[in-house]
Amino acid sequence: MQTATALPISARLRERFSRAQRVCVLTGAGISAESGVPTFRGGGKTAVWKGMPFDVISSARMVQRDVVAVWEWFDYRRDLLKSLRPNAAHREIARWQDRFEDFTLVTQNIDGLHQRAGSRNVIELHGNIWRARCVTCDTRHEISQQDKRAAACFECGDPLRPDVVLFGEMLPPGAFERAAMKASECELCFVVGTSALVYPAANLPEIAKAHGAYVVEVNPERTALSTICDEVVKGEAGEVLPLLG
Ligand code: BV8
Repeated sequence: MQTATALPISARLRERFSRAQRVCVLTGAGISAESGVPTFRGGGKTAVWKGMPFDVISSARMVQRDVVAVWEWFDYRRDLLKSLRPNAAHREIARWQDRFEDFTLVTQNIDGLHQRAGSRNVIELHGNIWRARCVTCDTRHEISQQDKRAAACFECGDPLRPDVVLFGEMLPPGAFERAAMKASECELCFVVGTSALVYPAANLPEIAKAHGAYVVEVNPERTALSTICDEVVKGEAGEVLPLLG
């Protein structure tokens, strides 16, 4: 029976949090909203770039057709990120990695804010905006905050593309499999700041639930996932998560 509580954190969740050993967290764009990173959906609107819905500009087809346009989109988002910082939710989750015996952080975000908050071994399902990769030899290239990104691969000279997973593309080898395994083993699964509409990421809480985990959603709005959750905490991640710590 799902618990919607007046108090943000129910006694049941507090109790499970205090004795949990295997914990898995899945995050989406909502966890970075309080840092100023625009989400993709919210308020009924979907992010649009130069008239193109984000899942069009962020698609495998667009990289084939017009990689320059795709770079413009990611260069714009990277510039936005330069002045932004992790928030209380990122910092709280970073503390959990030393609190729980077996802790797994899985993110759909490409912004790198979890790592900047101190999270280690983050499973980045959709890549990272601070990296590029060669379209031919797959060599990864770090993109620093200061310098202009490399124009071509320093290994083979061929063009580079953002090292992110675009719609219609496979996730990084092993990333989903590792996340799915940890989801199937965890006792407590937090789903923070995601509309849970993009697959296969949205499968992870379902896998955790199917293997008996207590699934908790933290989101100011109901989502496609709310009905399967054991507990829905209606609120902003930056306010709710520190209450647990
Ligand atoms: C693939 C990187 C195999 C780029 C991204 C099954 C069914 C239907 C469709 C599919 C399916 N399987 C595959 C598909 C196709 C597709 C898909 O899922 N389409 C959707 C649109 C239906 N999936 C794929 O293409 C995936 N690849 O399946 O490969 C394959 C290969 C070939 C052919 C067939 C299959 C790849 C998907 C990854 C795409 N790349 N990102 C970029 O960033 O531009 S996805 C991107 O969008 C994000 O990474 C994230 O995953 C998603 C956005 O969702 P959210 O993060 O949840 O953000 P959103 O804005 O939607 O929601 C924010 C939430 O936060 C809201 O609920 C809001 O209320 C809440 N919130 C707001 N403020 C706060 C808050 N919460 C807490 N605190 C706050 N303060």
